[in-house]
Amino acid sequence: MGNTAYKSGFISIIGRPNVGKSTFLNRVIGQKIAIMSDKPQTTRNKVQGVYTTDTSQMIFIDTPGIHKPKHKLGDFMMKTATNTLKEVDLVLFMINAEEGFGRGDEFIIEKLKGIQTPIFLVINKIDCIHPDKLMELIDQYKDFLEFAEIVPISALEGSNVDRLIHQIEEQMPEGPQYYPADQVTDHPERFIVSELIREKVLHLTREEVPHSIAVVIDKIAKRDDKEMVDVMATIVVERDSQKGIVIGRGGALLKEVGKRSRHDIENLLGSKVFLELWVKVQKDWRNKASNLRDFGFKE
Ligand code: GDP
Ligand code: MG
Ligand code: K
Repeated sequence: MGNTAYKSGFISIIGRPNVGKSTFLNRVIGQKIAIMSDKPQTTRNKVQGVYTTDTSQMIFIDTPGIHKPKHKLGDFMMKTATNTLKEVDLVLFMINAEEGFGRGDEFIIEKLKGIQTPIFLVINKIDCIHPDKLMELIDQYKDFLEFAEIVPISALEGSNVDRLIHQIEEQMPEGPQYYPADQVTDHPERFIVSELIREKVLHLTREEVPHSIAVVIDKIAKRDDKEMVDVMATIVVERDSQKGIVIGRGGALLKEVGKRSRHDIENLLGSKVFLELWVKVQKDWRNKASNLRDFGFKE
């Protein structure tokens, strides 16, 4: 891995229906991604998949509601979606090469104009068109928005998908590995466990550690021999001073966080838990992630 800092980030894929968003995600999954369980439903953002490499982690999130609002709730959804687009590290704006520019795109473009987040124009279904048409398309969209990259792909056939993944990776900021590399579908409880721990830290530190923490679950494993689950988690803070606060005098605060968390986790999992907590400093990770890592278990 060398000394290069680990990168991670959140990516929204938006585009009209049927442009191939799911097909793209599934193709990435086929390579390395682990799709999240549908269980941790959220009112805001749902993690659709996490793609982990030795050097980076790319978290694809669902951004519902990018369409013209028809009612009040739609309006609310729309606002949420727009906020999400501001908070992610990258937006993939996917279009269908076959269809070209349409009314649905206009609305999305309007939304994208208001954000600073880098945008990739992903032109999907290039297997369906003549290469000449590609340039025409690019020219059309370029008039409306500034794109960090323009990437033609075929999600169905897989052409150029590796390259797109590479370009996404390049775009990711320094950040922690939010999910273990082996994240699989059958561990939706990881999210809840991390929220339980985070809640204890915030509660016990009061205003001193203002939400600038993330809790990463490194391991949840059942022991073969007895009714015991090992949980290893890392509390990620932004500054050394916060690390000191979270650990507390003589480790007292961290110990209390552990005690209370273990109690809740045991209730959740229905078995005895051996909990190991670590605290790590990772500077400035939260600018982008603070709202996104809220998976709807709180409030
Ligand atoms: P979504 O609504 O944006 O999630 O779109 P889907 O992923 O469900 O895809 C809609 C349709 O387009 C499906 O029938 C896909 O098989 C098809 N599709 C997706 N990607 C491609 C592609 O690269 N080439 C072709 N020819 N068809 C594609
Ligand atoms: Mg879909
Ligand atoms: K949420």
